[in-house]
Amino acid sequence: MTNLYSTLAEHFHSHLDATFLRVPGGESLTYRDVDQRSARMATVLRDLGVGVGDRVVVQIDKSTDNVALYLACLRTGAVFLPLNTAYTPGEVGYFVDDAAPAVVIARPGTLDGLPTRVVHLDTDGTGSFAKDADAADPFDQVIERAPGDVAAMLYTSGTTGRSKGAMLTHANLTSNALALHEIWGFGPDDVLLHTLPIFHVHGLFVALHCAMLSGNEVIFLPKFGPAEVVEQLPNATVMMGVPTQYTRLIADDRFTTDVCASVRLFTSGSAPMTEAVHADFTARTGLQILERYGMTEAGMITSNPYDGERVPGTVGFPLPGVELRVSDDDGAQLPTGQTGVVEIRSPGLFAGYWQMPEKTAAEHRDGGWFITGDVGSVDAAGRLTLEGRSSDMIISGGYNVYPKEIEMVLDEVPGVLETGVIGVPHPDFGEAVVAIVVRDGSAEVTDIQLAAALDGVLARFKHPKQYIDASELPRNAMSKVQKATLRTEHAALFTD
Ligand code: MLC
Ligand code: AMP
Repeated sequence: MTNLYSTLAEHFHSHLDATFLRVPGGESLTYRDVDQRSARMATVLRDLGVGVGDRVVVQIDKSTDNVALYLACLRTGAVFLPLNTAYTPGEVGYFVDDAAPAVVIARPGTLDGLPTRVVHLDTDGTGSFAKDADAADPFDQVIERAPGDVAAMLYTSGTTGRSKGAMLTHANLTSNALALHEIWGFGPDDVLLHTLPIFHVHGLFVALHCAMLSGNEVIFLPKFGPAEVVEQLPNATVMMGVPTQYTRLIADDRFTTDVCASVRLFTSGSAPMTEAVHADFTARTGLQILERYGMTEAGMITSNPYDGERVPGTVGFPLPGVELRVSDDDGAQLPTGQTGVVEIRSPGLFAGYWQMPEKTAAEHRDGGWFITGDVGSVDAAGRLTLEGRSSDMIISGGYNVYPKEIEMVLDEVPGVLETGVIGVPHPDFGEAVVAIVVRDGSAEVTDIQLAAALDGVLARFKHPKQYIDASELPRNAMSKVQKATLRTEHAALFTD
């Protein structure tokens, strides 16, 4: 039973005729429908020569077929590798080059220039992959996998901006799913309102696995929108979101206590939620958001309690099986209450970065402790409070953005001497990307030209929301740009 698919199927098997994925105003599929669709897709994958352990790169819109494809990969023992739909062909090219997938599954008309096999799958059931699945006989088996075999690979960047493929095993995903399902009290009557993208841990694993483990209906919104959420919440018992989604809901007058009457659990994560948003949410709904903390390499790490006091501004207690400590920069454990780097050991902890053993080693300490890069403290009761990150990574609306990647493009623009990209507080995105630009006077360069340099190169959510002129960047004695100084200087840019 070590293939994650078998564990999920064992749980949803008694609900085969129940609704699984319901797209408002669109299709409604039972667990049997999705199970069979995944079996047919598994045949197509095998016919394409996708073998056990082969990577399958997927950049398609959120759809029921996208979920079936994920399950098909699990069934066949292939490695599911989803990519943000906002990534440009150039960005996808890097991942494809690095991961060497057996096949890339893309929206029709996209990625055709890649030097690898690309097949198509669209949300409306068109595309060669979808057509082949319609005609295929089901592959009704589930390939047996060992606990340490890789089920999925999700790219995540380091401070250098070079993305690394985090290898998540069947055991990683299974243990995290079972723990969350248990501690968040999922039961047969739950209905999950699904508003997140399914190319990240949050929407793909946390949300879908919890629902599948009790055969729940999932109201599957193709895209988050306050109006759609307000319309569907009365049919739901659980919603999982990122802080930006909750901020936008609070800003909408239609979001009321009545709309939330059937909801037993709202969770938030992927980015910090301010105490003000927690308070506004409670004032509006009478309910308290349960905030939890996770990351791609480890799945979910801590959670505020389902039963028991939820403390805004903290991310709660380690999940069952997770060991957590706070250390100094040399890895020495700090006493309770002191602030340092959060390190963890967990059954959810990834198997390493794809083909980067030295990077994997660099982010671990002796004894298997993984250095999360998050900075925080644990109180006497064992609650974790996150206070920042040790890297300059920006989290904008739940998406990670790596300054270096943007600086490398902007620094090449004629007339630019250098740039410093930072994240500053933003009322909607939590943090917004801002570029501080030092010009060298050799050529006139406008903000429009700077923005144009990024167009088609980097996904638009990474583009700076504002460019700021500076005569120089602050540096320390080692010549390193002082990002913290820049962040302080521009902290009020969007919040004054
Ligand atoms: C969209 N845009 C963003 C953005 N999302 N800009 C900055 N930050 C973001 N997060 C920009 C687009 O580039 C576009 O700009 C414009 O906004 C409209 O695009 P859209 O696609 O219509 O955006 P919208 O639907 O409003 O998206 C906002 C959002 C989305 C909050 C719904 O960003 C989102 O779904 N975030 C969730 C991310 C997530 O699932 N993270 C989990 C990571 S897992 P332009 O210029 O083109 O008009 C993880 C582990 C854990 O972190 O703990 O869970
Ligand atoms: P990712 O690499 O996309 O999985 O993002 C993981 C990072 O998101 C973590 O390392 C944290 O910095 C951040 N994160 C996730 N959940 C929370 C939370 N509840 N509060 C603050 N930061 C969070």
